[in-house]
Amino acid sequence: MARLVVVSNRLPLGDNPSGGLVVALEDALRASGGLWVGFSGEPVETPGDALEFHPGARFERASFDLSATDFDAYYLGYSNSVLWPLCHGRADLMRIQPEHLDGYRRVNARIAELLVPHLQPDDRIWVQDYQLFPLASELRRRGVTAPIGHFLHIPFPGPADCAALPNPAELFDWLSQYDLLGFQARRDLSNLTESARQLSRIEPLEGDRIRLCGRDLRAGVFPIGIDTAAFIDEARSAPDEDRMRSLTGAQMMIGVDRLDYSKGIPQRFRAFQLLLEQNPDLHEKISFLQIAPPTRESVEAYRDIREETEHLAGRINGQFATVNWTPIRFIHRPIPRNVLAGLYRQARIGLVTPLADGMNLVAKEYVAAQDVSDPGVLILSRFAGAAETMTEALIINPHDPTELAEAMARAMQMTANERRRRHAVLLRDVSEHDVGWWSAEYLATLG
Ligand code: ADQ
Repeated sequence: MARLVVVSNRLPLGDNPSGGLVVALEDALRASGGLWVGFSGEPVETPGDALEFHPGARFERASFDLSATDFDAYYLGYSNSVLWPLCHGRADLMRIQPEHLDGYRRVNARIAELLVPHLQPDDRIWVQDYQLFPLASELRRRGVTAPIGHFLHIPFPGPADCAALPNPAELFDWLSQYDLLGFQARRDLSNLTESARQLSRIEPLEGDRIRLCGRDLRAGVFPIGIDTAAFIDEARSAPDEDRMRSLTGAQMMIGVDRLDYSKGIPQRFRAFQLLLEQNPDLHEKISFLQIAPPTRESVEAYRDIREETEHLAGRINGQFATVNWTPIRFIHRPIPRNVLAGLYRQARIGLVTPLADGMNLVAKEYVAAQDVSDPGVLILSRFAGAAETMTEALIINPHDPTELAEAMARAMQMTANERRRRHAVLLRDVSEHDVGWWSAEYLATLG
């Protein structure tokens, strides 16, 4: 079997129990033997001029270093201050700086340079996410003819957003050098087609084949999942169930997100405020636990969202709290996965309200964690990729506080029968389309 080479922005090193994506890619690498290449994690003063290998039993890991200047330009700059806001419909938050685009191109070229000596003729190469769009073209430039696939974990921008890029045509030139482009949702594939069409860069061919910038390749939808069986076990054996229940006395609503402006946290706080204003009978009956560890704090927009959410939570608690009840508890720390699984299982409502999201794994984790005999209700934004398949959730528009508050009230009143019926359908989807299915489907298509 052809060796699999995975390239991602960050190389998972150490043995911290990381998320489903890492587990799935490790499984795939173990099956065929392979190599996983990524950034070592912390910028260094003098980056080495070769990959550093970390041997493993069935596959190898290899890391590269970055200087602080390259990290700032490639990662914080172009990746997270241009591409991330753009792909999440927030072109207004982009900070376009020519030296960041130069750094993004330079780092991708350097990764290709470091990788090429270690490639074998029959490798299959699988590139992950928006930080590495140019990697295939840099590899091709250095003579690599092996199949190269890309998977985009975040939404693909439509024509209006693409037009806000400093050099929109270049994005399609980069993408055209892959053999398979994978997306989370149908929405993303149709955005690719529409955006490329506006720039006269695409001709549709038969089935999943397209001609992009004159080169023939395939493009498809591969919705990512979680390691469902493992998460179900995690939730069943979660600690402290009784203690957590007795602490609150109220029904719990839970939100779990990286603190990011794409996740719609202020919108859900405002809807919760409206719920409490309109339903005095729910006071002391519902409490909202929001877990949101800060990320990318050196980017200004992330400092702003932290301030806004803290301010809102404080104001709502000031307005409604009683001696016995704090309406919103807001936790900024990462939580161990087994504790998280137990919290999901306790929560009557799982609240997933992004304004834009590739997939959203929290929606799937919440469903997997439920007690099937007395499951909670998932409230899910129509802008999460997950909404394309998880249609038995209460699907809402996160921009509309009235609609969202009504969904919260409805979830509180929903009969056990209806909750079980909806949950059974959701759980079937999350179990059948887990992360192992995702990587197997993708790799089978890459060939
Ligand atoms: P993210 O934007 O990070 O991922 P998401 O899919 O929700 O979003 O995954 C977040 C993960 O982090 C979940 O597994 C969650 O449990 C975990 N997590 C969040 N807060 C935590 C906390 N405080 N403690 C512990 N764990 C926490 C990107 C895209 C998504 C896409 C994924 C995978 O933005 O749209 O679903 O990649 O492709």
